[in-house]
Amino acid sequence: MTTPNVLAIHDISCVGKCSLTVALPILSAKGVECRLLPTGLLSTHTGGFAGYTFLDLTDEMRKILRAWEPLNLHFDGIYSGYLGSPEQIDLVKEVIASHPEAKVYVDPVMADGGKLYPGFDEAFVEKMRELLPFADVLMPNITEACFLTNTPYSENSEPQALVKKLQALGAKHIVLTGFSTSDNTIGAMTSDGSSYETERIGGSYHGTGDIFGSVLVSHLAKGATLQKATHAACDFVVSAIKATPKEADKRYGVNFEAILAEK
Ligand code: PXL
Repeated sequence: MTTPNVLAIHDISCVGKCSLTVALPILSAKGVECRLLPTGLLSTHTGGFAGYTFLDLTDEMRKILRAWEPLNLHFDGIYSGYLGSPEQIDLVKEVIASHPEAKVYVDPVMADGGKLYPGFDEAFVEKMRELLPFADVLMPNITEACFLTNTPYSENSEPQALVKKLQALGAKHIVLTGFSTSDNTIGAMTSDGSSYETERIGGSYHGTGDIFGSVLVSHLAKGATLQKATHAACDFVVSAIKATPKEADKRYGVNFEAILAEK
């Protein structure tokens, strides 16, 4: 059996379990080779830590891409996540253009809970919109979907309308996370008209969006349908949260390793 490969374009947050530190182990454990194009190097992620460091790797990304040119690499998938600058969005577009063979998975990481993450602004949102026509699968949370579609944020923002607007902006398929029809459930809605909800466990753990995306991409890369991949990603996240002590500091993420190690 051949192993599919995916190029993951995210940051390395050294502590805090998100982006590449979850994409790499999850894709590998699921039988998908994970190749890396790191966008930045941070001491921790930016969600709740004071004084974090951030090294912008835009120049290094350019050098890495140039060094790859003679190798004629083939990517089965390109999975973009946390990008450190509007310029990096142009670089992602370049990588996509030079790899027409790759399926393109875009997580427009920039916001949650109605607010942009530190360092992002409206200009970045506008630039991120440019990636949508390249996306085979776009996986925003509700906040990101609202920013991308210029819709005022509300947790109850009409999900079907958001999905339609995102498709009108050019994304082929959508998996909208944070979708919920009741106070004790949460899940995702897909553009193929299906939705899936699991138990909602109180509190907001960092990095679950990246874990969701990584599980989703690994299943899609292996040929699963959008619906099956979405169910697997929702189930994985809820299991990882359940494996995390309730009193744990939520900035440090969830115990996804325990779920990956289950065989
Ligand atoms: O989980 C998304 C994410 C990824 N990378 C960095 C972040 C965040 C969210 O805050 O700060 C650096």
